[in-house]
Amino acid sequence: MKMTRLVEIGSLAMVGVLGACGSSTTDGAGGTTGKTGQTCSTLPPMTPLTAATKIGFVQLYEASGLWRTANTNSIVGEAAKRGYNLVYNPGTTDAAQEQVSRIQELIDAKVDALIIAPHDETTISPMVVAARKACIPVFIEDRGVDNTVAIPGVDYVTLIGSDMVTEGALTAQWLINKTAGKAKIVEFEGTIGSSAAVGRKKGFDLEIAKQPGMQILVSQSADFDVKTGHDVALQLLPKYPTADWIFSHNDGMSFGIIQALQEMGKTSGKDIGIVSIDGTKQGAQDVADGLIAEITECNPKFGPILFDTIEKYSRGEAIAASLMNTDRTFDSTNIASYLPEAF
Ligand code: GYE
Repeated sequence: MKMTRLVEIGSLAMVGVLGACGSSTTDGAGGTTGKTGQTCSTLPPMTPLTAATKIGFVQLYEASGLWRTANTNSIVGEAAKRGYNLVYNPGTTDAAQEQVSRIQELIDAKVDALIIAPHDETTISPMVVAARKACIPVFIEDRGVDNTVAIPGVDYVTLIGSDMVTEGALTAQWLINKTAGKAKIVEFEGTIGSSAAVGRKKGFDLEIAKQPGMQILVSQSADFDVKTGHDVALQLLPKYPTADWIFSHNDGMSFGIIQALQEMGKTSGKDIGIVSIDGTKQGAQDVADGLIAEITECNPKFGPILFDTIEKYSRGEAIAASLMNTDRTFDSTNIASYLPEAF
């Protein structure tokens, strides 16, 4: 396998143009005031959507994310299909603070609604509150926020995503079944503080802890990133020669790990097994080829449900606090049926 496995995705084109940033005024409480100059203390209503409605989309930035690209394409594509004015600036660095600035820009531009995929819970939650104060309804997708800071139904409309804890638990259950409850595991975590990493770890670790014959030897973040996965694997795996399984929180890190194993003269699927989460095309192909033993799906195609939900909200319909996907698991026995729909 060549180094070209490492997936590099360049910046996506900017869709729509940021409206001229009108100078924002602040209320007595220090919040930015909304369209009509008022401050909102709870969820602002929305007028029915038209082609002129400006919907800001603040995707988190990832250099090597197949999942991220599929998620962005689903949202950008659905907005175009429905003729909405999506204001989208993809960003240039994966620093949480940079996402904060992009959210602030759209608050200042007084968009009519915001879609946010939060980098992590701590940094982004206060920005959700800031948007609500500025009377902009927020729809969160993919990763969640800290609900002690930003409350669904008050500070934001809803979270559309996957149940990350369940994904971790499903992955653990597959592994327990496969190994009859005997394994020594190295865990590669996603971005520190992201609900995806926190939830997947929680769900997985809890199930494994119930198995006396299973042990997580070490758990370390590789930031959901291909290259970081590769580098962490090279540094970590030689220290744990008894490990026989790897749990990688996403496909990207799994690709880096597969590459690193090769460089160490080992073969995934033979010397050590990998279980992963996402369900990318490349990941699904790796399952078919025996390089990844199992993948738990995390479907990124939230565009249709997202815009259905925004439309419903703008008509005044009640929206549930969260709308969660049901994800499946795939291994050599059923991967063929999934391959055509992998992203
Ligand atoms: O699994 C990973 C991406 O938040 C669910 O983010 C998402 C995760 C996804 O980097 O590939």
